[in-house]
Amino acid sequence: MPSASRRSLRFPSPPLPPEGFRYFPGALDEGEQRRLLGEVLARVEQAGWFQPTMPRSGRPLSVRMCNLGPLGWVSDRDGYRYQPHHPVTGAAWPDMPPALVRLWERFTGWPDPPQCCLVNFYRPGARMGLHRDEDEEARDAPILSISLGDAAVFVIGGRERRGPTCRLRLSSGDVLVLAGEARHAYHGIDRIVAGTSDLLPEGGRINLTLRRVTHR
Ligand code: MD6
Ligand code: FE
Repeated sequence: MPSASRRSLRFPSPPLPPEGFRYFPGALDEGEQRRLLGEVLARVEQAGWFQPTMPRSGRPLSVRMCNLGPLGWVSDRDGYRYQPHHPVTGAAWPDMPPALVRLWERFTGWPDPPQCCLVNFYRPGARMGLHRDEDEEARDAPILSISLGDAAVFVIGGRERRGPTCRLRLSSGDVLVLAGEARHAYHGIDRIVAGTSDLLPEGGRINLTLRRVTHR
């Protein structure tokens, strides 16, 4: 056996993120983060957070959610889906801030505009189990993710739930694009690293994911 491969057996390198994983650390400066957060929270406070629950079991997820744009992702006893209205109030989701549409164009270059901005709110202790985003019809379109507030440990593997994973700390202002193979990979949030940002006055983390849901 050549010595290089013997060495890699003794010191296995951590798995690399899948093809199509694009990470832009510090893409938004503090002013941009504050402006974006203000635009998002003004809309979320008007619409209200909801508490998603697991299909079948009805067990609550630890993350609170809201959506902006024509379609919103929801989860309850009936399953996962996109719908045009808030699951509690029945009101249409607030509009998507134009700044988010510009970030979508700049970071994804996708020809169709985003239809959903899912807003996830994590208090310290909240997490998001390993999952794949597969409720969209347009699963070929990338997903753009923006992190605001406390840092989080992001985990990503491959198409198989039990395969090897790699982890990465997402900090406030970081942008991530899942395209290509990475778009179909299992991923989740292991934990929030409390006290790492003062963007949110009471701490915690907000993650925005922009999605194209339907084909044109
Ligand atoms: C989060 N992110 O960062 C969870 N999904 O709070 C996701 O689940 C995610 O970052 C699809 C594409 C990018 C993501
Ligand atoms: Fe996801």
